[in-house]
Amino acid sequence: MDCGSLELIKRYAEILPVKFEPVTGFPSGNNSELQWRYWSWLLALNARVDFVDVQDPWFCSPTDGNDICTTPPTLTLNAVQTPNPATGDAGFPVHFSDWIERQLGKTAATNDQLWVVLRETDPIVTPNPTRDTYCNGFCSGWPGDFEHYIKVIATSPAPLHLSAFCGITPTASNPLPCNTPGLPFPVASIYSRHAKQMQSALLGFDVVDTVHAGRQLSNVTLRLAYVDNDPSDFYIIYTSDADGTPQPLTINRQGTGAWRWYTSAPLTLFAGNRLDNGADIQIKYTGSGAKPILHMLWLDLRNAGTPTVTPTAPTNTPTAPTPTRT
Ligand SMILES: [Ca+2]
Repeated sequence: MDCGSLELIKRYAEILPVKFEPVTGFPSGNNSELQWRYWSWLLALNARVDFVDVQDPWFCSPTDGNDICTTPPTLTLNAVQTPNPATGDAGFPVHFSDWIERQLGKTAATNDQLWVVLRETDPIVTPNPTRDTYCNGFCSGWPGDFEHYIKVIATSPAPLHLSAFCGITPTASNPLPCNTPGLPFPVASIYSRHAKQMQSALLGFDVVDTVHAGRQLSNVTLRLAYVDNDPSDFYIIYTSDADGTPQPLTINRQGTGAWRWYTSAPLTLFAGNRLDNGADIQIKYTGSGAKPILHMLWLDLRNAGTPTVTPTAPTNTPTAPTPTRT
C-alpha cells in the first residue's frame, strides 16, 4: 500500500479516530473562498473524520481579532444551500452544516449518508515554488474520487477529470487553467472546483458491500449533482429487488448550463451488485449531445428502512372469556 498520511487515513479511519485541522482561518470573503471551504468539508468527511478543529470564521461573519464570531453573526456557510443568483446554480439540497454534523464519527454501519464526489487530485507541478516549498513535494493531495461508501466502477474509457484550479497564472509548466470548458463559472460555483464528464454511454457505481450488499432498503432518497449542459435527457438506473430488473429515473436536462440537483421520490433500493460489472447504480446516456458532467451521487438513508412482512390478519374472531361468578 501507499504510505502517505492520507493513504494511512484512508485505510484506518474507521479503526483510529481522525481529526482534521484547516491550514487557514478563512476570513469571510469571496466566492472562491466559499468553494474552498465546501471542498474542504467534503475532504474531511471523505476521510471519515471524528471531528475538525475549525475556527469560527469557517462558519460566521464578522469575527473579532481573536477569530470569535461577533453578535449577531451571519452564518456564512448557509450560502452553500442557497441558490446562487450569479451562476444560476442550485443550492445544496439539505442544510449543509447539519449534513456535516450527522456524519462526524460515523462508520459504514452507522452512516446514513452514502455518496461519491467525482474528482482527481491536482497533478504535481514541478518546479513550482508556490506549492513545493511548504509541503516538500507532498502537494498532490487525496488521490481520486471522494468515496464515501460509494465508488465509481472502473470503466474504459474513464470519465474525464475537469478541474478549474484558479489563482495561479497558467504557464507551460503549470497547465491548470481557470476556465474549464463545460464547467459553469469556475470561481463563483462551489461545485465547479472538480468534476468528471462521462466518456462512454454507461457509468457504474458500487455501494459498499460490507454493510449493504443484499439489503433491500425502502424509503431511499437518491440525489445527483450534474451540469445542465445539454437539453437531452440521461438516466439513473437502479434495482429494487434481487431479480435485478433495471429501474430507470429520468434526468430532465434543459441546457441552462448551470449546476442542478436531481432528487428522487422515496424509492426501494436493492444493493446486490445486480447491474453490469457488479454495479448497484448506473448512469446511462446514449444520446448525441454533451455527455453528463457529474459532481456527486448521493444516497440519503436517513428515512430508510428494511421492508417488513405484513402479518396476516386472523380469520377467526377471538371470543372473550365468560366471567364466572364464584
Ligand atoms: Ca455493492
